[in-house]
Amino acid sequence: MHKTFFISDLHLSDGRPDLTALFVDFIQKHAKTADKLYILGDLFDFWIGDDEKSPVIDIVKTQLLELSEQGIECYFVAGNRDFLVGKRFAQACHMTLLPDYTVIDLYGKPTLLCHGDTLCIDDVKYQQYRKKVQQKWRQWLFLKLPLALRLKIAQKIRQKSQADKRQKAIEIMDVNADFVTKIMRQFQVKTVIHGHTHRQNIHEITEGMRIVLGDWGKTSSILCVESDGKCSFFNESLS
Ligand code: LP5
Ligand code: MN
Repeated sequence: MHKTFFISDLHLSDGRPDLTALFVDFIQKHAKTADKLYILGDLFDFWIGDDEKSPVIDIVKTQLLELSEQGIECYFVAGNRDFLVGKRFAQACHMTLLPDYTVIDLYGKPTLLCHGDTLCIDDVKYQQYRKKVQQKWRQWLFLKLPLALRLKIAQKIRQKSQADKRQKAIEIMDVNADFVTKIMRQFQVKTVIHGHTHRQNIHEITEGMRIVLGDWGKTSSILCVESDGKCSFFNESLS
């Protein structure tokens, strides 16, 4: 049986060696048995440019290269924390960058992939912020800054975001159902897979199916889609 894995929201950083260990375990034990691996954003806690060096970045690179050597293709859709992952890092990992809202042929089923943040349209403050940081000229300027300054700015944004999130109702940080329907119709799909909200689930909806990947913490969150169409999650912890 052929299978494809989907993961997102690992939020890897040097400060969380437990998450890195879970990732390595997943690559070694499971990913090597798949046809393809899709990473739907927020692989890293944040990304401030392909010139950053750190132990966790090296580990991820080594693991993804190993996958590629075994013939497993790896695809990456950027998240709201690592949207600055660029061609240089992707090439170093033999990973293919995909735009947000990519339709793939998943064993005969057209399936829409996205990180998920753009589906949360009720979080107006976030969407306003997102519009700004997605502007190419701002990103270009940001990447010209010294690494230490970029790190400071990213930390400031994180702090502000954490403070803001405490004031936001849980519902507004979820996807907007009508918007999901609109997008699914626009892309003519019956299945959408996304992350970001950390609410692992397989929802049967009028348009078809909305699969939400979970975040990684004490356990991983891995979606496995088999060639017969079966979808299942598994969550593993390190023994
Ligand atoms: O990530 P998560 O799930 O915790 O929260 C998100 C939204 N927050 C974010 C911010 C990220 O967490 C941090 C990103 C670091 C990026 C590093 C690179 C920077 C590059 C800049 C290039 C130009 O995405 C959060 C959502 C939540 O998901 C649920 O959907 O609510 O959104 C917010 O909280 C946004 C705030 O409401 C508004 C933030 C304004 C920040 C302005 C800071 C200005 C400081 C500038 C200092 C120079
Ligand atoms: Mn996210």
